[in-house]
Amino acid sequence: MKYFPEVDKVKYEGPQTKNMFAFRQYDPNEVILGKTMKEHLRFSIAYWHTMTQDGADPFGDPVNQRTWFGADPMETARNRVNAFFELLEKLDVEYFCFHDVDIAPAGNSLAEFFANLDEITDLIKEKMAQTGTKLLWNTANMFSHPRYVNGAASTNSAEVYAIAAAQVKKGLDISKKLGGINYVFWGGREGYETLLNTDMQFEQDNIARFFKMAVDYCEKIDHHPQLLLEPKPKEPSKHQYDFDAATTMTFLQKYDLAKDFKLNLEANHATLAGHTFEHELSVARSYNALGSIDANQGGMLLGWDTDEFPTNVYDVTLAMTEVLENGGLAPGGINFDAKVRRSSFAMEDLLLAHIAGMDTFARAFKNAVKLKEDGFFAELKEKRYASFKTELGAKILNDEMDLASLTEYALQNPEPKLASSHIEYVKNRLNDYL
Ligand code: XUL
Ligand code: CO
Repeated sequence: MKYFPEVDKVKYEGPQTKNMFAFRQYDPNEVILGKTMKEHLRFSIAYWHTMTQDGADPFGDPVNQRTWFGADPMETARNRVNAFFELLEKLDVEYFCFHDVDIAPAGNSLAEFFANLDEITDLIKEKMAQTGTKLLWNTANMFSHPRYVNGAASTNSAEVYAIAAAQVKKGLDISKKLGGINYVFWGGREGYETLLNTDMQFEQDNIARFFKMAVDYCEKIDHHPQLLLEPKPKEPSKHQYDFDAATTMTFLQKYDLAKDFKLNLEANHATLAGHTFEHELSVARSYNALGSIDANQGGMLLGWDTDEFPTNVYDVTLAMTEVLENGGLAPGGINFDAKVRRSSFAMEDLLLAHIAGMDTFARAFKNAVKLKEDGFFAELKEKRYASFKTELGAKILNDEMDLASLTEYALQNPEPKLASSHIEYVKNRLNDYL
């Protein structure tokens, strides 16, 4: 316990506290709707942003001050594991997520990479047993290495396709070894730069073929994490095939994969697709495919993925309303796919940023529960669709009407009266809950 000496354990002290290293809103043991907040929220820390992000940006050098660098990459990797589990324990976070490349150095060959992964996952397994933490999901990074310049499962190169397959096989083996609860695919390079040289149908067929191999491999090793696909419309690819929740579900249905996959939805990816986060969650729910959440927020004035820690109570309250309607997220969770701002370069910022995100979700969750208990949205929607409770509405819903009978009704009856939606009043009342 030496990487975060500021605190032994972050505890709930309430909004009046002057202690920076305390929860202001999140009391893990508070029971709401019959479960503790910890059970409801299922927080997870992302290895990449927390352990490997260095604070560089397109105009600036690395700035993050980190104390885990060792004599060689493997020593650094081992130190990172120790620091990561210290952070999980101190924040009382039960779940975590990683890409293969986050935890172990790539070495000089695929075989060396896999050997490094074996050694580091042995250490992670030990740490998990000691701390009682769980692997929410892992994934294969098939977008950083130069070989993936033209995609992984959508690549033009059969050889690259084989390496991607090897990485996923290894990822699923690691998932089995560590008892992974979900397994994520994010198609960072599964898309195109230009259609001038791209056969979209061919590439999508190949991605579906790749996913079927993953489903078959889970069967073969008798390990069944919930498979998740994470939509994002752009960055790094100009166009990514899994543009948003709706597009991704269409793809899964087209290839008969909807039974095998759910969605991992990220707030900032929703923004990039021109949607609110609650829109994406709602679309996923309509397919019974809301799997898990990557929690963050975008800079509303910027067009790229800033992955800020979520602090916007309004947006998160609406997101948590969808989660409540979904009956929670399990076996998914709330994974902070978020990185500290460049000027928050100190080690303790990793604690403070997660505290901020957890407090925001806790507060938003309590808001959402209150809104639900008061029937706030239910009442609005009930009023809005009230005409479908009339004799005519009920007949439509029972599929007892057709164009001819509806025409007869329309001709016989006067023009319907319109009712205002009073949107401004609704928004004013919603503010009372924040
Ligand atoms: C990238 C992103 C990824 C995925 C996992 O924007 O969100 O970190 O969550 O590959
Ligand atoms: Co993500």
